[in-house]
Amino acid sequence: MRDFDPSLYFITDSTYCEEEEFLYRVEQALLGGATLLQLREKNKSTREYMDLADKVHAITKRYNVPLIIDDRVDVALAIDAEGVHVGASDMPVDIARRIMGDNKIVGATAKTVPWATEVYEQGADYLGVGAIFPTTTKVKTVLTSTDTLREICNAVPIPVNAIGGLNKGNIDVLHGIPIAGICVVSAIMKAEEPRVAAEELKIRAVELGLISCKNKAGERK
Ligand code: TZP
Ligand code: MG
Repeated sequence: MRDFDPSLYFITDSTYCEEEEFLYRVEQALLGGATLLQLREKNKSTREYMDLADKVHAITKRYNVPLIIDDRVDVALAIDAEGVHVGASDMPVDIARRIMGDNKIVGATAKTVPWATEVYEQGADYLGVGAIFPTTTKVKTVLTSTDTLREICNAVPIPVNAIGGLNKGNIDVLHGIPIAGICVVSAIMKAEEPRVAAEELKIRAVELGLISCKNKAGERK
């Protein structure tokens, strides 16, 4: 696995805007301090997913931020992305790991301690846990309590990120939980100024002690 910093993990949603605006927002999020970026597409053909991934990758490379492709190991490999994120209905983590190899990042979704342990053992490099709050982003999910989030953080020795409805006004609920970072879609994607939104989220997360300015994977707090 290559080194990565999960502290401010921005997950995209291209359904909000035209491509030019979308790519602009991606770049603004990186300028605002996003440390990891996931391209999350649910309705694109393979070719469309690859084309957009290539364009996003050209941007993320300029900022030295790893690009993670949601769901699709084939797309991740085809464009030489830095990693893939798989959920329970996607390719199993152990198979994704085998195909991606040890030099790529494989992330997984977990909502329970047994599942978190299972995907860790299968080779996941990080976990996304949630939804912590109800979300307006199109996703099939259920709420995960902050108690479960804490238990998962304590159960696995890999970075665990909180996700779901998070914004600068509510991340205080995560205070004291040993997460590695936060994942957001709307808080940045839908913001009037994505760069400012990313900056403010990061400042708030640092203030709350959720992340440090330098928070590399593997250096668990
Ligand atoms: N998985 C659980 S909640 C979620 C995903 C992909 C969406 C999070 O989006 P938002 O807009 O940050 O609530
Ligand atoms: Mg998925």
